[in-house]
Amino acid sequence: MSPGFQGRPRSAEPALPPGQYLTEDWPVLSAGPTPRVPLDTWEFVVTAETGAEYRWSWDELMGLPQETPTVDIHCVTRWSKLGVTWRGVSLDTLFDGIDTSARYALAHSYGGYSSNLPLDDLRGGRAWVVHTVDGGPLPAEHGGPARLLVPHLYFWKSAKWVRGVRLLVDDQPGFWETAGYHDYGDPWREQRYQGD
Ligand SMILES: Nc1nc2c(c(=O)[nH]1)N[C@H]1C(S)=C(S)[C@@H](COP(=O)(O)O)O[C@H]1N2
Ligand SMILES: [Mo]
Repeated sequence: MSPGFQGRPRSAEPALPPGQYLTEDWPVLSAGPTPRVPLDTWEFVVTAETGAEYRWSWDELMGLPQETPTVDIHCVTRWSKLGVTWRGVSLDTLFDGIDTSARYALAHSYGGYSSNLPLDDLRGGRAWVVHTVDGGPLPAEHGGPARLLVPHLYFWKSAKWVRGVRLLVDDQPGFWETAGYHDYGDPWREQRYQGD
């Protein structure tokens, strides 16, 4: 054991991507009104490029293996919040057994919002459909009953009130990407707008 290495402060690593500031509270950013989605009609649908659909009811989602990731979130409007603990289902679990050769994904929400990302960014233990935050139900204004969580990209990619994901052969911009925001949105490379 090396005491020097062991004692190295965690803060030696940068916690904040460039151009971000730390916030303790949690701003609400919604492009429209908060949709109210009753749990008995809620569903999550993955639509493959073949048109094949894979559906989960609320109870089915809750019956899948659950994970409890603690991650940092970074909004393109420059606030970051560190160490938020969520609970939900990994996209790896949902994609298990789905046959696809698509390379892109478009997440879409109750209420009409959408965001696009490469399908690979939803894989590899980096994306979840979450229903719980800091031990309690995800509040409606923050995307409850369930939202997408893709914390390694700017938080606009994490579609609130998520309803499904379309698997696409060709990339298709979502709500903010159509309005000039970056197609990929890596906060560590400060990919805020098209051309960054
Ligand atoms: N459906 C939907 N999802 C959304 C948005 C939205 O307007 N509608 N805003 C995005 C943006 S810009 C951010 S920063 C986060 C904000 O999540 P919060 O309101 O829980 O902080 O949700 C993202 N997901
Ligand atoms: Mo945002």
